[in-house]
Amino acid sequence: MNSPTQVLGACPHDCPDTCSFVTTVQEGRAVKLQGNPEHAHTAGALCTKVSRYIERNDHPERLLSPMKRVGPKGSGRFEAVSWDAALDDIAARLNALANDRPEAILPYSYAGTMGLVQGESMDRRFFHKLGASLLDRTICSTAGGEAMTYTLGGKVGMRMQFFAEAKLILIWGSNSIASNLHFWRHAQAAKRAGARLVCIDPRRTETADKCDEHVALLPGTDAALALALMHELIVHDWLDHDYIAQHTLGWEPLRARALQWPPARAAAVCGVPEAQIVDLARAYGTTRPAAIRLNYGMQRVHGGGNAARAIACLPALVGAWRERAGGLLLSSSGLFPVDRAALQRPDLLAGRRPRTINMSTIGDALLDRANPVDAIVVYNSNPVAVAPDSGKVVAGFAREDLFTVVLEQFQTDTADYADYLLPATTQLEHWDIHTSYGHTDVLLNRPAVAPRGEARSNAWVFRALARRMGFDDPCFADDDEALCRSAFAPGVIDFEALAVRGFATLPLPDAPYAGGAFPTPSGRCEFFSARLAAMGQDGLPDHVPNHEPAGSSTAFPLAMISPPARNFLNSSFVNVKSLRAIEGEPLLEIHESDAAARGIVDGAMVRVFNRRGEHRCRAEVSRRARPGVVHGLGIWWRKLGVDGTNVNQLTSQRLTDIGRGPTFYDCLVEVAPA
Ligand SMILES: Nc1nc2c(c(=O)[nH]1)N[C@H]1C(S)=C(S)[C@@H](COP(=O)(O)OP(=O)(O)OC[C@H]3O[C@@H](n4cnc5c(=O)[nH]c(N)nc54)[C@H](O)[C@@H]3O)O[C@H]1N2
Ligand SMILES: Nc1nc2c(c(=O)[nH]1)N[C@H]1C(S)=C(S)[C@@H](COP(=O)(O)OP(=O)(O)OC[C@H]3O[C@@H](n4cnc5c(=O)[nH]c(N)nc54)[C@H](O)[C@@H]3O)O[C@H]1N2
Ligand SMILES: [Mo]
Repeated sequence: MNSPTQVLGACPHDCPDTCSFVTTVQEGRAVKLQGNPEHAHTAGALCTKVSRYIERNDHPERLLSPMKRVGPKGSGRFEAVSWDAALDDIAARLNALANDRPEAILPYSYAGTMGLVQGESMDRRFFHKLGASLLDRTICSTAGGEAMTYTLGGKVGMRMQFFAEAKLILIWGSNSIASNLHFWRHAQAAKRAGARLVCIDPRRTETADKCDEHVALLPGTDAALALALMHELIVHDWLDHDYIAQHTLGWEPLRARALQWPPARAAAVCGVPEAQIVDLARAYGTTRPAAIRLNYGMQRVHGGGNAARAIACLPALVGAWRERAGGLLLSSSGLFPVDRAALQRPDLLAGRRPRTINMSTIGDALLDRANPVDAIVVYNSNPVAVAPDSGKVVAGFAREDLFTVVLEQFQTDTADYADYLLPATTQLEHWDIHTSYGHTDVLLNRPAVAPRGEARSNAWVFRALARRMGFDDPCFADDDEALCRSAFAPGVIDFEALAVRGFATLPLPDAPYAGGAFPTPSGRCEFFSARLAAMGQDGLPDHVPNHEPAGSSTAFPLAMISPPARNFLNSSFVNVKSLRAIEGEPLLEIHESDAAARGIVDGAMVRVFNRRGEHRCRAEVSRRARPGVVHGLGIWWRKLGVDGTNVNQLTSQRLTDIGRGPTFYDCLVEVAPA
């Protein structure tokens, strides 16, 4: 037996932690996968999900060969075909459409892997050259992300590790224990050193359980809370006047706006006690350093963009940015100088300006007969399960005249609708390079084992298609390792050092905005955004009520949010048996008063419904739910649900105020015993 080797890799999943991992390989098989102890952020520890990554890689249901549909659309019946046969036919079909109307072709991808190579390189080159429709990738973060851009100048903020030194941490719209475990370590260190932790979340999450305080506000009311905090900072003069004068824009109008939000008004909107708001404001106004961990959970509502902007104004008001343990972090991704032009080659559009389709309204887009999508190529995403208003998404994918190609590791709900289903490699089998949206290190992922069966990397597939389409630009010959090397311009990171250690830390200041210098047009924290005003939007942050505000409908009196289940990663891992066993089955958490009023007992099967659809699952009468709000934990595969649906049967395709994002948590329902 050969002695085992160790290969450095990176967790590919859509999570702010972006862990560095070490795979032990014996006789060509991965036998052990561990967090890299050398990488400070990973600190040798992986989450439960990813510690099962070998189980995912070696899963008996991995797709191992290209397949062609044999049954009716959506039946999930396929026969194996050769790569040559599959690629020849796909290229011929795409070519025929491209000759006439390339916009009829739509790529659909998200962050199934966050890797720059398998996620946004050869694929983009291919579709740019083709002139296909562009995809607006809004499904997760654009409301909050654009809000940060209008306020702070980008997806930038505090360095994650310095939360450990804060004395007050607001964990706002984040179930960190479930979704950002390596941040939680820092929060715990701060707590041990005497910090106060406050969780702001409608749901009493496992994170809320472990904080000193929980503000259980109604979904979509965060801007009202933030404005009331400002009101208190102003009337008690807990302000850093010098920081405001030197490093902010629009203070006078923001002041006037905030003074319209006394705590009593916000308390009524948020559904929390006035005293809790007053107390939180005092803590925020008088504790240094104060840090805010904002996460995307609070921006999946109509006013998500404005709410993120309102919250992003707070640190400048109290001068929290002056210290490295003060400020705010939503995402660190904007701190990485990725050379996207080199990776994605938008110049291959050669002056053409194809239409852009919003991925969050894919249901409507596929059903639009006026300017139709005739072919869709799905990779790194499972839209049939994760996109809102599934009834329409399913109807769209069920179109017999829609040519559908899906690149996948598993036969997901979306894969069932494929005409061609192509087997994809996993992170143990391909090259990639990663940034992070939590920490500020670049990670390299080397293949540890050979691909199983005939699985191929996404980049390989798009290279092979490009060849068949006759695309002969030299960039279509770059192999996966060369693509890794082109992700950063020369001099930004030392690739050879990265290759040896598996990670490289960006050189960044500890407290980037201690002296202002925000990457906004004015160089200041923009309370007032001239860019938003120029688009006809409110230049100041305000409370924008939900499309479907709690209490506004007698037919559908309950607000439903559908946050992630701890042991799944969106819809990934739902098919890993050991993890599914922990989650059990699709659940709806409901408060005992709402359950009693409907004759629902703990463990009963219920119908959850609204005008968009109905979803059956088991009710859990739970102290995690507050009155008036129910939680459908996501994101189950539809085919594993009781009636072949999941929570997205109920969510709507309406969009956020800023960033054209989805409003998964802005959704009224009624619940009844099934
Ligand atoms: N285990 C696990 N980890 C994950 C994911 C996963 O699915 N599972 N998803 C990954 C992804 S895709 C992302 S984008 C990131 C971030 O992932 P997020 O989806 O932001 O995940 P959470 O941290 O669970 O944050 C959601 C929290 O926001 C709360 N929330 C819902 N509505 C509101 C509201 O109106 N206001 C406030 N204040 N809170 C609200 C929910 O109750 C929930 O606790 O995490 C990633 N990490
Ligand atoms: N109701 C509700 N809906 C939500 C959310 C919610 O909180 N509530 N969260 C939303 C959020 S934040 C997000 S980010 C989206 C996420 O939605 P998606 O980006 O669709 O994420 P996943 O469901 O994890 O699906 C990713 C797929 O990519 C596949 N994959 C992984 N690696 C590779 C690879 O290398 N090659 C190929 N070809 N495939 C690969 C995986 O097998 C998996 O099936 O869902 C959104 N939907
Ligand atoms: Mo996400």
